Amino acid sequence: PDQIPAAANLAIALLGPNLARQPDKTAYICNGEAVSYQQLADRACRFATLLQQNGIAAGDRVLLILPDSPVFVAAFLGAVLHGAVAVPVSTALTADDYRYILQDSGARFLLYSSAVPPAAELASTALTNLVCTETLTGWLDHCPAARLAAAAPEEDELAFMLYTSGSTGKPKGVPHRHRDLLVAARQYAVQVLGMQQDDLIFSASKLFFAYGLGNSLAFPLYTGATAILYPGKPLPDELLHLIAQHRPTLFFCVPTVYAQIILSTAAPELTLPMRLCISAGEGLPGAVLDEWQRLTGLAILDGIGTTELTHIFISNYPDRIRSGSAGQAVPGYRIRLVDDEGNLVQSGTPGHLQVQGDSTAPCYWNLPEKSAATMLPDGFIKTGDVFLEQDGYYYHRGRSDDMLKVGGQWISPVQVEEVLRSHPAVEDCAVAACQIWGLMRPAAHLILKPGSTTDPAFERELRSFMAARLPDYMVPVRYHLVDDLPRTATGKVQRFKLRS
Ligand code: 3SK
Repeated sequence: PDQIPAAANLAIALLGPNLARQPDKTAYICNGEAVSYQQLADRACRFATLLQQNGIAAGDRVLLILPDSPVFVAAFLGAVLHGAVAVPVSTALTADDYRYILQDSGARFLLYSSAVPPAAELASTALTNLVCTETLTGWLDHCPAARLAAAAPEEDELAFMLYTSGSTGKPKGVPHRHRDLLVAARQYAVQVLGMQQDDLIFSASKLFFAYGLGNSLAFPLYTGATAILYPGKPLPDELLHLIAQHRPTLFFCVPTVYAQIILSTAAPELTLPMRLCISAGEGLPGAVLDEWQRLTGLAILDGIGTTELTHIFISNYPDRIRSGSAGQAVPGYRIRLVDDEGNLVQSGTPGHLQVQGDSTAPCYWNLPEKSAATMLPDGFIKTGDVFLEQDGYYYHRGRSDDMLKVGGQWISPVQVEEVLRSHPAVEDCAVAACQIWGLMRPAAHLILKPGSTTDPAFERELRSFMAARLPDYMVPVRYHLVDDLPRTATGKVQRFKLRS
């Protein structure tokens, strides 16, 4: 398909053409199970009925805390079909994070997996209908198999919302309309990647990220392809095993995972079946691209996207890759680089990246001031990245705020610093990026309380203290003891001076 149906419900736009043309084709492969388009649509319809039976109305938020699986896809599409707003969230959060998101989104229905124990702690939440996936099959069997039908949404009606880390440490809801994923599918998956019906897609990045949601849900369904879903952690051996078993034609992951695969293999060469390998989520170091090419003979297409724009808006193209560059504008997106006063900068001069396109989130959820500061009246969005353009290729030059991106996930230094400060030996601290083989990682700069011991056992103990309180990707990899932290005249820590 090359048209975005005007005012189409997202679930109908993704499922309808496949039901008409190829209902028996496999849509998803997961843990030995093959789910056809017909089965997927049937499950989505039953989930929509379940929501209706539970009194969920159009516009209500439906929270999904699920590993990648056909159930995730059916629940997401079922919620959207019903006219509700699907809110898939990471399976790696704490019970407090889930409570915050539940309250902030105002979700009235929660579907979670018992494979995510902190989600089960929400069981006492009074306002929410709570269903565990283990009981879902039984529930769905009692729901009549409804027809795939939905009212056409209004132009600005929301279909889904994703949470992304904010600079204060609290995640921000980024709501999207029905058309946003369809626009991303047409402009990026079809026009840049040339994705089509015969493709077999495998994304190591999970469905609850904007990147994974496009890769594994919107793009394969939009193009009538098949996708492999893997519920577990994307460890190198498992990924290589799945690739050898299923032979995907397109493989998506983040640079950290490419680097892990390279480091995990002792073989001088790897023969892989993909026609394209794709990277986003964090900058792809030239060394990782070169080593992957040497090992596999395959290039990696690097690109940059954001949750606010739904997916990738700058990308390399298969026949014109430039190492070290995030690539060129994706069709349909307008890119500009501006100085601190908002004036366009000249080619070759770094500037703040602003992007405009038809897949842009209309606002942040419940954050009018942040929305007004980021979503500009002329439709451009401030991304917070600094880029330089040369010959139409864009090169990342850093962030204009203190946020760090590690393995495709945002880290707010404030959140890591709060945990560091709760350690009894830490007087003050600042967290900033350091680079390991060109990949961004958090480093802690610490002022210790007088009399604290600083032998090697101290760093080991501090590391395990952090690891017990934060997800792996947020735990600092380096601990520097300092006498002082660089500050502005008003006392604000200048984290950019600590970056290395
Ligand atoms: O995290 C990213 O950089 C990203 C990449 C592709 C699509 C969406 C996102 C958020």
